[in-house]
Amino acid sequence: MKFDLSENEKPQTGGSTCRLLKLARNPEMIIYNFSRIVSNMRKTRLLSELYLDPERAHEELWSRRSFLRGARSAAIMAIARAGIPYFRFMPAGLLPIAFARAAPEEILAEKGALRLLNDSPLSAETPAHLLDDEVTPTDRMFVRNNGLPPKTTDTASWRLRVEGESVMQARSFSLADLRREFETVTYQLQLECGGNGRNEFRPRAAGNQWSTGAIGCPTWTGVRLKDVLTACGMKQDAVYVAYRGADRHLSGDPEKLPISRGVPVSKAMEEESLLAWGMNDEPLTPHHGAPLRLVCGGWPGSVSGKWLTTILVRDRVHDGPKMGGGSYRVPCEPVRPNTSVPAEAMCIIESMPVKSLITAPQSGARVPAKRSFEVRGHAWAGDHSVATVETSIDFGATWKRASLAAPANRLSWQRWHTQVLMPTQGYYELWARATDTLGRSQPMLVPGWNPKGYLNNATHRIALLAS
Ligand SMILES: Nc1nc2c(c(=O)[nH]1)N[C@H]1C(S)=C(S)[C@@H](COP(=O)(O)O)O[C@H]1N2
Ligand SMILES: [Mo]
Repeated sequence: MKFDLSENEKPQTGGSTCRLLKLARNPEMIIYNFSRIVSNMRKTRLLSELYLDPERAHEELWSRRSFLRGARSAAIMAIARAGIPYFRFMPAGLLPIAFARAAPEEILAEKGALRLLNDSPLSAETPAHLLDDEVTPTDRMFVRNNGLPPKTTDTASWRLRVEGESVMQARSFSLADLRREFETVTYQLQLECGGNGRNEFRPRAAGNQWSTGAIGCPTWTGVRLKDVLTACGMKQDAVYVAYRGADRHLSGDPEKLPISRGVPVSKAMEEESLLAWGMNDEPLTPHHGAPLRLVCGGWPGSVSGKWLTTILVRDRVHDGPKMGGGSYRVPCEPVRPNTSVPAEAMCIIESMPVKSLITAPQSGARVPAKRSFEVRGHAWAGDHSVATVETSIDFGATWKRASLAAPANRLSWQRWHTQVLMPTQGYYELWARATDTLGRSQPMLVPGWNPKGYLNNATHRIALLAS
């Protein structure tokens, strides 16, 4: 294959090798240079092609035979090796964060700071220090698409159908109907992907290698799912409420849905389960499910259907794509790592486990020694609330209780903060662990291995250099 680095594509790499090597001392410039190269590469090959084969991606980008050839290549490789101290540890297939800038333009304009995991379907997560806001800004909300977003999301003509074997009266609503007929409510609700933290499982679990960033807690505005279900009526035998969205299957087959999941009637009927058109006081953006989505906070994000076209009232546990097999299901009983678990022994994930995040300082920051500084974060616990958050600077030998705020409403994460003092200079790890109101805490280590790498709620650890 050929990569053509044309003149006008290399303003940042265009200088002499000497100049480039000077730039090597500035990590920002390294990233910027790579982003130029990668965006150039995208003209020749789709980034997604590389993602299909991570081993090859690594080879093409980083090996001596990579597309970066000639003198410039040597200089750029020197920059990489000099500028990334642990370059030698970079796992095969790890695509540098600079790639995020070569992601689809429309998402980058919106979410430049996120870490791109996959560009087709789009998945991008938020670095912990960018989740410091009490209410997650839209441009810092992670994105997880299983298929391709619909091409048209016209609010005026959008219809939501309510149907299924257990609905009394199937109905169709425009957004204006929903606004007119039902009370508009706003809640702050946490949305976390079931696979958040997957990258820590060993043996590795296939799928997006989320670290800690597939979580966010924006505000959502819409009507209660409960009110709409009540208006249509549910038969006695209704057990599940499911969604269909307008996104398209990656195969291009219009008959196939990328995902169609649901929740038991009891979850659907909660006050906070919403049909939302608004996020952070603005209309939903295209990647977050415009013009209408479901939001069922506290459960795996996958139940919160985007680009919502249909609500199905089912007389059985919903059987749409990604309800069965290994999808969003974990072994009902713990298993030995690497076990292949038969479908009957897998249980659907419901409420997410207790978890916390340190959002300030940023991992890798310098902090003062012998002088206290503020540490902040969030904690959440699925359908429950968080009772305590503690931090440790001595690898868990001792713990100090943090101040913890009440949630804005049920199913919203809770802010915590504390003062920390490093007694000496040196490298520290700061750990945080939350405990929910049922007394369940986060484990220190990655919890129960499961085939798809769900539900990793291990303590968040960050590195700090006290000086
Ligand atoms: N129609 C539809 N709804 C969907 C998805 C999807 O691919 N299609 N992804 C789900 C998953 S797995 C998650 S984690 C959340 C992510 O929501 P966000 O992209 O707004 O953060 O949306 C869920 N709803
Ligand atoms: Mo997800």
